[in-house]
Amino acid sequence: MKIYINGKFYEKDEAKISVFDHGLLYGDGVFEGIRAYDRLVFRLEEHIDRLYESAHTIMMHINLTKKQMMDALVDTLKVNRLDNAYIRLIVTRGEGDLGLDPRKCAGKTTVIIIASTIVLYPERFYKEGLSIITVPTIRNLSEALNPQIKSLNYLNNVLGKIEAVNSGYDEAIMLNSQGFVTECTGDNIFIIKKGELYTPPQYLGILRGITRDAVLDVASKSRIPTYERVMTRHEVYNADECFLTGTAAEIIPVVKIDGRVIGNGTPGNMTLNLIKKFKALTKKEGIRY
Ligand code: PXG
Repeated sequence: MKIYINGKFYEKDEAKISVFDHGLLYGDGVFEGIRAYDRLVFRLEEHIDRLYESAHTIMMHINLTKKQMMDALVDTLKVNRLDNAYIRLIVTRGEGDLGLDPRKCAGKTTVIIIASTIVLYPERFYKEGLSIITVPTIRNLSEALNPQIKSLNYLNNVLGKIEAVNSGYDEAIMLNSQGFVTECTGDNIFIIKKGELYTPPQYLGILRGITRDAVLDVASKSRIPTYERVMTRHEVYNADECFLTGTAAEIIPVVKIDGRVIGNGTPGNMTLNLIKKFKALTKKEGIRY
C-alpha cells in the first residue's frame, strides 16, 4: 500500500507525520471518505467541494487547488492499482507548537490520501437488515461544532459508537438537544411511510451526506415523494421501512430500533429498489481514471 503525504508516496510503515501536527494535537483538520467503483470516483467533485467548504469554515488554507487535489487522489488510486476503493482524504492544519494558535502552523497543511478497501458490515446485514439503538450522547450542537464541518474532531461520533457497541449494536441514532432524530454516528437516516421518503433536514444538525443527496436524487427521479422533515423516535419506530446511508456503508436496511420492529422486520421493497438504483448510479456518475 502506498500512501500520499504532501506530494510524495510512502509505504504504509514509512507513512508518518509529526507529533506536533495540530491534526493530532487538536483534531484540527478536515477529512472525506470517498469511494471508487470500477475506476469511477463517485461524486468526486461534491466530496472535494465539501472538503474545501469545511476547510474554509475553519479558516484553513489548503495549498492545493481543487484540481490538484483531485489529480493527487486519482494518482493515489493508480499507484495502488485499485479499481474499487475506499479513499480517506485528510487535510490537517499541519505542524505547529504545543499551543492552540493556528498561526504557528502557517501555510504548512498536511495532505494525506489513503486508498484502501473497506467492508463496514457483513453481507448478511444488507440482506437481513441492521438492528440499531438510540444512544444517550446527543449530536454536537451546530452552534458549538457544526456537524456540517467534516472535521478530524469526531469524538462526538466516537462516543455514540462506543455506547452502541457497549450495548451490543453496530450503529446508533443520535438525537439533538431537543430530542429530534438527527443521524447515526457515521450515516444519515431515512424512513419510508406510505410510499413517501423522509430524512431529517440539514438545519437539525446533521452532516449533509453525499450518499444522502444521491438517494434523494434517485428517489425523486423514481417519482417517490421525498421530504426533509423533523422527526421524533415515534415516527421512526412506526415507519414502514428504514435505512441508513453513507459512503462507507452505502445503503443499509434497518429492521429494528430500540427493540421496536420496523415494518415486517425484513428489508423493505422500496429500500431494496433504492439500493439497486443507487448501485446503477455508482456505475455512471463520477470522475473516470
Ligand atoms: N453522517 C456522519 C456523521 C458521517 O460521518 C455520513 C453521515 C455519511 O456521509 P456521506 O457523504 O459519506 O454519504 C458520515 C460519513 C465509519 C465512518 O467508519 C463513517 C463516515 C466517515 C468516516 C468513517 O463508519 N461517514
